[in-house]
Amino acid sequence: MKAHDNIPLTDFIEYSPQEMQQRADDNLALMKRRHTIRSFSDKPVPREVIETCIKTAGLAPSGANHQPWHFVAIHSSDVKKQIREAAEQLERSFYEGRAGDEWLDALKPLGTDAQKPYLEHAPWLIAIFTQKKGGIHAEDKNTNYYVHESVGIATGFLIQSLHNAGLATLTHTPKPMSFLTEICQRDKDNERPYMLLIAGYPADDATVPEHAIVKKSLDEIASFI
Ligand code: IYR
Repeated sequence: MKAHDNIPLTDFIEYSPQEMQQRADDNLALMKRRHTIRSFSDKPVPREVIETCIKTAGLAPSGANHQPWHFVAIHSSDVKKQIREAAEQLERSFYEGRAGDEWLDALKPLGTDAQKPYLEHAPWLIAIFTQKKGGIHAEDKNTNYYVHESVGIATGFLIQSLHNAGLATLTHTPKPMSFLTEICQRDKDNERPYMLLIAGYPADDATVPEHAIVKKSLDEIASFI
């Protein structure tokens, strides 16, 4: 294909204003039921569901369409155990002072601590990596653009897809995350761990912190001019 070829847009669906409002309302209602949880069941989740959600994440817009992301879907108990051990060690030093008082105060309403049992209990961990170099073909080694923006959008697509499929998630960013490069055996020169997503069914005793339910109103987050 030549550089400037285009194909007709054939899959856009136009809805009436009423249908459009209904669909917007339905999606709002769906997303209102998305909650970050920290207590997961070990109930299995089929690999195909995770594959489909990652395929959806891979449809996100990205700088020059380079798709500067890599998803490592972890099911192996052995790998999960290694991740839990490394993450808990970092979290212990974080909670014992590295975070600083202001950060620790901000986390108090969430009730989090250094214990991360879900890293072993949940059926799937998805480690998301950014790529510095790449391109439209997997083997390309060109500069990638807007990498954080692109991978952030793809991560949003992934969280939305998992929620829509009926799975709960937790975004986890133990600091620093370089241990994920080692454990997942990724190229340390080109890739950086971006986020660890935990996915599965909530445990029977799963809760949502009241703090997390408080969402800013439309007036507080948007202006129309
Ligand atoms: N990574 C730590 C701390 C933490 C930080 C933020 I910002 C949160 O919103 C939640 C937790 C942990 O997972 O406990």
